[in-house]
Amino acid sequence: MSERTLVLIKPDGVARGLVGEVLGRIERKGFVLVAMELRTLDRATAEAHYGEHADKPFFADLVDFITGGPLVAALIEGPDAIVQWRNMMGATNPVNAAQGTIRGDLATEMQNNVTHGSDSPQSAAREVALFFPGLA
Ligand code: IDP
Ligand code: MG
Repeated sequence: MSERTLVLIKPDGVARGLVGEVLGRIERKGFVLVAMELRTLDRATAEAHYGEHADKPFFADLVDFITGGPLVAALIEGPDAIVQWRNMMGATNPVNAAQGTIRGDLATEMQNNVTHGSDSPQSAAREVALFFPGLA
C-alpha cells in the first residue's frame, strides 16, 4: 500500500555532509520526495516530536542534539514506505545495524545515528502533522 513517512536527516548527518548520500539512497530506492525542508528545530517542536521518550534518561541530551543545528525534514511516499524506510535506516544502535543500512554504514553512536523515520502509521500521521501541517 502506498503511504507516506517522515524522514529526518539529523543534525549530525547534515554537519557531516551526508545529505546527498541519504537523499541518494532514498531516490535510488524509488521513493517519491513529496516535501523537504532544511530547518533548525526549536525545543518545543523537538520535545513534541520525541514526546514518547520524555521519561528516558537520554531525553535532555536528545533534545539538545536534535536542536543543535540544521536538519533536513522530508516527506517521502511509496509502497510500505514506513517499514521500508525503517529497514533502510537499520537498527537504532549502529552496533546492531546491518551493513548496507544507513546506520550500519554511516554511524557509530546510538544518539548520533544520522536519520529518523516514523515507526508506525500512527507515528507517521502525528509527525507529518508536526513537520508539514499543510500536508497532513
Ligand atoms: P529510532 O530512531 O530507531 O526510532 P528510538 O528508540 O525511537 O529509535 O529513539 C529515538 C532516538 O533517540 C534514536 O534514534 C537515538 O538518536 C536516540 N536514542 C535512543 N536510545 C538512546 C540511548 O539509549 N542513548 C542515547 N540516545 C538514544
Ligand atoms: Mg523512534
